[in-house]
Amino acid sequence: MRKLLVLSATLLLAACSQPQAQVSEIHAQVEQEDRCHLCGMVLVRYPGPKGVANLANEQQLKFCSTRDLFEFVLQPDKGRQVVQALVHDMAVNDWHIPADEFVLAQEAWYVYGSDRPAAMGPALASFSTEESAQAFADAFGGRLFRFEEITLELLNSHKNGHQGGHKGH
Ligand code: CU1
Ligand code: ZN
Repeated sequence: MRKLLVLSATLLLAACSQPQAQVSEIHAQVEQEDRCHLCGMVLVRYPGPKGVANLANEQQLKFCSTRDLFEFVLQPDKGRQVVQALVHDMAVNDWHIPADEFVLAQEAWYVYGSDRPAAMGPALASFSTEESAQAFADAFGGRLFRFEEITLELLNSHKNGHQGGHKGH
């Protein structure tokens, strides 16, 4: 039993380890002057969770929204340079002025389709736990997603405020 546990922990580590740099700390800060790497907007002027990407070359990119972080990470040539992606944990941050509490993007729970405001389109709200994500969805609407389930198609299908699906005329 003990052996099995050790083995699975090793496998997990192997799966997560990055060949280039090692970024172990989950730490990032949003500064007053930070602009989105993708669209140039000043982060602190907009509500909702932000994203941070630490690159293999030790550059740190910030994004006005989790949406723009995903737009970056999901491009294969860009995503390959990312050694750590962080998103705000909205269970402990103020929605309108999210501060310094982040969670690993791959481990976060997401709610998409709520009525909360964010930059660049409908909010992709991020949380450290399933419970806090579910509580948010119960209060503001939307569905829960894991990191692997978020695609550019999903984000773009909702961009104009439509809640997906074909209405048909
Ligand atoms: Cu923007
Ligand atoms: Zn942006």
